Amino acid sequence: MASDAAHLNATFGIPGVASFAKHTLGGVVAQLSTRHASALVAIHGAHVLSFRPNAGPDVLWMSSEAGISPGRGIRGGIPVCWPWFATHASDPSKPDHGFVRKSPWRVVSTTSANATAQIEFAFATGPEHAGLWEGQADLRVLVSLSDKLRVDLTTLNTGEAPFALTQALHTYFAVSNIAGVAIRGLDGRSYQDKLQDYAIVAQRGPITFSGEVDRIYQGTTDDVVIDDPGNHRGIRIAKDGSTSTVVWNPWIEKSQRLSDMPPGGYLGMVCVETTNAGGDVVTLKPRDTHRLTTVLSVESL
Ligand code: TA6
Repeated sequence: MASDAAHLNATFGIPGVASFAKHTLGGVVAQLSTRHASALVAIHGAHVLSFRPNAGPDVLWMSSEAGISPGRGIRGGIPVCWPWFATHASDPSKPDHGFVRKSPWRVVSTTSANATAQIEFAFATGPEHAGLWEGQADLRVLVSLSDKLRVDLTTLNTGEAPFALTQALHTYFAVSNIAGVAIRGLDGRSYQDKLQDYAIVAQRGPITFSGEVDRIYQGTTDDVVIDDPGNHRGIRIAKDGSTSTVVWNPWIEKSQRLSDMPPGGYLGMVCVETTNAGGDVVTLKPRDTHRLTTVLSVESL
């Protein structure tokens, strides 16, 4: 079968750089390695599970209750949310964050050059998605590992009509303790506060956490840095193709309503999401493409 580890290793394996194996969570996972870091990417959802620089703990958080299986999202890492962000605007019965994060993708290439390992995945919408989405598109996810981790999500409109798109690289970051974390880079920006029925609020200073936070920051192309003194590191999130950034921690009560979220899991994670969300909507004409990019790196504190 095209997605089994043996076939993938024979076709796309690169000794010491890219290999494939069945993962304990279920499903086949690619391992990328460079002299600076390693990463794991599930074929399911083209979903990055781990980004581990040689020094320090994994940059990404994964729930201890996460699993990889058809039709199921993976709680943690970098979910690919497409072709809509969060709840569908007109039909809440449709899956939150779209359907590609719960779908099988196809490996199309692996490369190794200039101390960078890359793997590219493809997804094409088809008749099986007609009940969920009326457009036609070809997607690519390109994961590039050096001392940084870069993810590019590219959409090509292959249909005859324009479509509107909201989307996210919905990254879960691992932190030592959410109560000790501060997020810099959004001072002075306004955000839609989901907890206040999307009221517009101005951000003053760094973001700190003492309860649930669920915000869509608008009009920002800036880098964001998660200061995590407990891990003696800052995590920088740079981006392209986006003017909105989502910051989310479910805290106690929301966590209890989430699937695959262990008790107390919220203490060790924060989402800083590279998005086209809120008023940041992408409209693609036929044959147009859009690329959403996030670049993660670690700095000493
Ligand atoms: O990006 C933040 C958010 O929209 C939250 O409101 C919460 O729903 C989160 O995404 C997780 O969504 P999920 O469908 O993965 O449980």
